[in-house]
Amino acid sequence: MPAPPDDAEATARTWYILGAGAIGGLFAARLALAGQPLQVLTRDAAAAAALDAQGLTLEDATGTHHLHVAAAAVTAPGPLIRRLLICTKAPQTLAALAPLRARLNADSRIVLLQNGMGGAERIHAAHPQPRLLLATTTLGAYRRGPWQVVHAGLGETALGDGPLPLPAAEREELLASLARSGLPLCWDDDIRTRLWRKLAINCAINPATALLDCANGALADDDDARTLVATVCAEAAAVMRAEGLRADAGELASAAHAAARATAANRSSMRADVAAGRETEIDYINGYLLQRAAAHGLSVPGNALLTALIRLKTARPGESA
Ligand code: KPL
Repeated sequence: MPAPPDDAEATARTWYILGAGAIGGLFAARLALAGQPLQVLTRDAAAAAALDAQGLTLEDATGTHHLHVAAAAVTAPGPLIRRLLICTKAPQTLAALAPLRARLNADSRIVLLQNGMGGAERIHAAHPQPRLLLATTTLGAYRRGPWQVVHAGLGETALGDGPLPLPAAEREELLASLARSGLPLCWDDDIRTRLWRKLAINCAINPATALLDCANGALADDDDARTLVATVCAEAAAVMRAEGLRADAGELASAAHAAARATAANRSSMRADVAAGRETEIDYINGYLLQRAAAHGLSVPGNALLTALIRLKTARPGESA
């Protein structure tokens, strides 16, 4: 297995990728295609060996690429991690990150790219030294199988400051190094608003599609579904305003409908999680909205009901069939 380069300069440039699912796998594959130093951090040694043996396959508009990428278990010893891209699901992030504690310090930069909100605060509390950056993407990607990624939709990944801002020169360098993947990237000084807008869309689409077991597009054209989306988005807009952000309920609902139409045939991630009996991201999506609403003394009954229904459904997975 090719180890990441071991001279200090190249090690500093290595991107470590935690959570090589669809989006993490796409970044890994594109960085590997561009010849950038990277290492995929896997749950255990068996997963690292499997990736080493099989390689990573990327299907995109230009064809199918079989790539050999360096891989190691999170528990394996290794050098200080300067650049870490986290694409794990929010509920699994702290456990995945825990074995890496000794390899992270004040020189480490972590880009957090995942659905939902609230994860950054938890990571920062558990690992206060590394500088955390927040990211969100509209890239379309899915996994055809283990270590097989399909780049299905063009989109942009926006990065912004987390709890502690990054000096401008360092930000440029970090952005440029990730941009070598060839995937469109931008910096957003107002990443919080972007994350909240994505959160509102996920609040509207994810639980409803999981509860109804329907494709995203089913929410776009049905009158009752439109009322539901409008209600969820109006509540999200009120919480956003209480957080000091600009938000318009109608505009959020239009964005949610546009997302439902643009991904009409897709399974939402929460529908896929429920179907597979996996833990959902509800605590980081509608559950996060509920927490922030409570902090501002706001009532969000539509989101509260969707949260309760998802929790009930996943507490009794066997009964849903
Ligand atoms: O982000 C998504 C998800 O499924 O988590 C949407 C936008 C709903 C697309 O499926």
